[in-house]
Amino acid sequence: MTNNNFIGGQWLAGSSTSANINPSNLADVIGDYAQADAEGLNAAVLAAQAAFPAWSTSGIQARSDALDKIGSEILARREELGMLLSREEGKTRPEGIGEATRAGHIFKFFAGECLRLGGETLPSVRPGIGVEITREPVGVVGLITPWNFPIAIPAWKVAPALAFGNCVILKPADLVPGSAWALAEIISRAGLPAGVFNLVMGPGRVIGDAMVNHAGINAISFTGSVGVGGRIAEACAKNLKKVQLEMGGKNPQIVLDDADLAQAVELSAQSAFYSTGQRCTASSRLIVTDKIYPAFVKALQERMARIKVGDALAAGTDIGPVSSQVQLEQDLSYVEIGKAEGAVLAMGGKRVACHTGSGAVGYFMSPALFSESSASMRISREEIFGPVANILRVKDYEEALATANDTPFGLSAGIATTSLKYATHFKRHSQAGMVMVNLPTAGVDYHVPFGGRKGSSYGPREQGKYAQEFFTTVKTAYTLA
Ligand code: UN1
Repeated sequence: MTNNNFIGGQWLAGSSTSANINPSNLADVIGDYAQADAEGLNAAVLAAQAAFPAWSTSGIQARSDALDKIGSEILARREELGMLLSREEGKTRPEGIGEATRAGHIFKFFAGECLRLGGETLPSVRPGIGVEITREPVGVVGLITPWNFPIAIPAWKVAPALAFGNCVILKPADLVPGSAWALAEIISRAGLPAGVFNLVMGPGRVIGDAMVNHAGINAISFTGSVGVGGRIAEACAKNLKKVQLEMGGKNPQIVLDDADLAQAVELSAQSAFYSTGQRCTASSRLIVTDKIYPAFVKALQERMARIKVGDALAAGTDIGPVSSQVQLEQDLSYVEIGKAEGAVLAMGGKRVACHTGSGAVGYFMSPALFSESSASMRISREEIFGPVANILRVKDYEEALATANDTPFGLSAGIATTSLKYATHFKRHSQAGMVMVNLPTAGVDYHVPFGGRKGSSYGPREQGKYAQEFFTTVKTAYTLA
């Protein structure tokens, strides 16, 4: 059976289908998913445009109830949805269930935000006139989501879009359509009018391109690579579309001499290697001061030796497979690049068999750690998006801060220290959108803003109450009393 697109309130076949394969076990086909073409997308845009006038002025209680219902069903089915997610993306069972839970909470949060969209009133500079500032929906929004968070990122774009009265076209990553399809199926039963929410699956170069160039789509929110993000920004500028981009990271994790060693090792291992390093918030540069460096490298290697790489669905797996053949090749090629640049491969970085004994063949790789690397190397500057980290040795906090900021990215940045002085200084002077003190750079809350600076993000922040900036447009109304 094919899992179809959801367009104008109907489940419709595409022009072809694509098989969704489990990266832990390449013999396991999760299902066939419809692939739309430009015509399918056009039908979705027409349906969304037709639904917009009524939906954009609909009652906030009905919107809130629908989002709450979606959130409740996701939470009630979190184990099953988490398992599907782990099966198609390769993160472990606990990570999959955690992500599904996060998606449920996001819908619940935005169910509340529907009711909290406020405005401002000010006196005019001209006597006898009042000024009201209100927020209105943007229109038809195109949401393009990545493969590494197959349900949470669709949730954190779809929920605010709907909460504030927009009509939605969701295009999930081609690699992981299953979780987005399951989410769409839940949304299809939440009582939204036909055309308010549409799911259009297919490759980025077909559907994504058609979305950014479609005159009927008013805004695009994208999470993915910096290369694709740059092209989307260009197309949106040309077409005068509102755009929000969340792209890569090359997130620094500073470890100072005064850090709690065990804590610093644990949070570095977590954010560099867990979720197979496939998070834009992962730490890939571990910046370590001189005195703690030898003990840190040794302790991190010991910690890494205990990491079990294996089938995402098996109990006891710490790190599942890399998500795809293409990504695996990229990760392994960066290991070679690092070696050729003269960094010392202290551990891992090899394609391995599944450790959990199922005998399944998948895209498994041992987490890789480079020591003796320098800030100018490609492995220090380019996002790898896999379980690969390198250590940069620095003499003191000042050099650590300069090294942390010496990157084209600026998403998340961490510091491990017991010094209030350095922690406070770093919070102010880190050139990142999110700063973590004695916490992993990855793993964020859903009710506060998410986003970065420099090459990591473009446009307004996502999540929390800040999500209204992108998903609404401001109106200033003057009234003569
Ligand atoms: C997290 O670290 O909890 O694509 C979230 C990503 C990010 C989300 C990270 N947009 O990895």
